Amino acid sequence: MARLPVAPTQAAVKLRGDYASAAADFRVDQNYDSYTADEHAIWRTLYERQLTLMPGHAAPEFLEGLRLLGADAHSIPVLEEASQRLQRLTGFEVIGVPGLIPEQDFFAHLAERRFPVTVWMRRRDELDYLVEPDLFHDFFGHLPMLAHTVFANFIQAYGAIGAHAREPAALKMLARLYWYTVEFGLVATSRGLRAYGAGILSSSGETIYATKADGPARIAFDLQRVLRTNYLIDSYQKTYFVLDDIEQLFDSVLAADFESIFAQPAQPGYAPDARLPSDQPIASLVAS
Ligand code: HBI
Ligand code: FE
Repeated sequence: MARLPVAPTQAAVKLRGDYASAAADFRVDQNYDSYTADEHAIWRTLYERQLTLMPGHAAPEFLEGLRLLGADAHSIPVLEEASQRLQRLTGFEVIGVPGLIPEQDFFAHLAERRFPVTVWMRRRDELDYLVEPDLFHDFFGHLPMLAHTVFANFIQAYGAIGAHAREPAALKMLARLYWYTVEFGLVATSRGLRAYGAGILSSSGETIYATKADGPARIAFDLQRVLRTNYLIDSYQKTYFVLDDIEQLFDSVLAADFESIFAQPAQPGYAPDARLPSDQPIASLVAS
């Protein structure tokens, strides 16, 4: 088996999933009947809490995707059902995985329009924070945006770029791009700032913090800036990047020449809280 990634945390933790029963491409069965009543109850608690926060904080594309997915608070969703719905909408397939998988396997799935979803649920003492992605983060956070064609196309394009990247410096830039968009991205709307990133929208605390708090900087999305910006893994972000619209994500990546970006000598990264003269603060559009 390929070397597994490490959990995104400063602490040394062992990945929780059952990797021994995974296929060569890391797929596992959801094994739906093995969820306990308490795990369904944890899903319900998280789902209800996030659902009430979504209006006023989540991007309209996310809200629409959530509706189209047909999941609900009642019980843990069946991955195969969501997969069939997404395939009809944008051609994305949902597959079960034991948790984080090696970058190259992750990129390969995205490039083939498959999104890996962790099959296990967090524990009750982890409702607010856990270091590894679980089913709630992957499903609630990521799948709604994959019902949006342009976003789905971006994820596939991202996977295809990653599938050709091998150099540590290139992989680092791609990880930053994923982090500041797919996980922690904001978008400007006529009604104010909204989140589309899964790391934000699967967390009740960061949903409010990212869109409303006074602390963090919110600056206009700039691909080159994002590719150079280091990020924080164990706390809320110091900087969020704001898209004009979801199309900008796909357009900027499509227009970029990643081969030459990756071929350039590695430039030093910016600190997570760096403020550059060229940054364009997005201040006039705080969420209402
Ligand atoms: N595996 N299951 C899973 N989910 C992720 O989000 C993920 C991963 N492996 C690698 C990875 N993310 C990161 O390298 C991203 O930066 C691509
Ligand atoms: Fe994620």
